[in-house]
Amino acid sequence: PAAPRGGSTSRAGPEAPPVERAEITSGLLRGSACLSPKYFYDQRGSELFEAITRLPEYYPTRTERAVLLRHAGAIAQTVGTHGVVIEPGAGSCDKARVLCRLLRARQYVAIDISADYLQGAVARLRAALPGLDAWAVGGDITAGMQLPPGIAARDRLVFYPGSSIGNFDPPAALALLQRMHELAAGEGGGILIGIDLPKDVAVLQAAYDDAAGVTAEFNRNILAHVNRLIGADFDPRQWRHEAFFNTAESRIEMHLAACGPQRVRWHGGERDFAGGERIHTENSYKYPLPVFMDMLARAGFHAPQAWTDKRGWYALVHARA
Ligand code: AVJ
Repeated sequence: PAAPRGGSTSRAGPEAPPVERAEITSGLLRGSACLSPKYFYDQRGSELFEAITRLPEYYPTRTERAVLLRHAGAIAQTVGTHGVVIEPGAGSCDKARVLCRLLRARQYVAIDISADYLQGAVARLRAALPGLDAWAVGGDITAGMQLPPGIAARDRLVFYPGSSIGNFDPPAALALLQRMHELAAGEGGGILIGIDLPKDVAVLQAAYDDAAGVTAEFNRNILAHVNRLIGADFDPRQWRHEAFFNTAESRIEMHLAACGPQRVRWHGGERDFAGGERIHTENSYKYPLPVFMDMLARAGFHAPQAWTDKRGWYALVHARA
């Protein structure tokens, strides 16, 4: 379904299930309003994110690729072969193509909140790797990850690239890693995960506030998605993109600031926003490597190994379950 663009005041019925609607509206009604970054990823949001990964300022995707190329031999040797690759938040499934071939995986499970987008991505993966038994599971990875029946219990690799763990604050990140550990706990299980490291603040800020305005568009698109989810009448053009590094918390924060006073209505509620008032839409934590290694250990993983790029901007970490 096509996403309503900026300015849509469509009051079609809410599309989200009651639990999700309750989560979204309670965030909007809080003293400082917030929305979960998982709502960025409707069809258009997933496409905008792919565009972000190609921006000159957005270094994480290409730096992760550089780490993989620079240490390909050592990584392949350490990770070993895995029959099953499980990828939470798989998105376009582009990285899985290379990895599944490299590890000689027989089964691949992609899990993503953007279920329609994922279906297309997994279909393309199947066409590229006909020998692979590939599954698409639509769903929120924080609500537990249910695997389809018939997925082998041993030799599982949880693959979580892209530094998406940065969307979670330390307690939530630990909980997610614990859940991933449970998934990989059988014989020969492990995790391969990407971590965006702390670095020069100007580099970080440019990556989340690009000159072409793609990240701004991505941020505002959450409002068009929320309009459909709860039957709201946000006008995305009336909200300004803000991104800055919060040094004390070691995280990038993204917000939407109201361009002027406005009243937003949805099915069963409304809220007035003053001019300049903000909605917090995302945190992207930049965990120092030792801090992250400690979280991995507390989640039950052992024998961690990390590889980085020359500048030390990004790490790929492997550990055994
Ligand atoms: C998909 C969570 C890794 O935090 O860098 C990109 C999302 N937000 N630009 C990130 C994002 C703004 C991205 N993650």
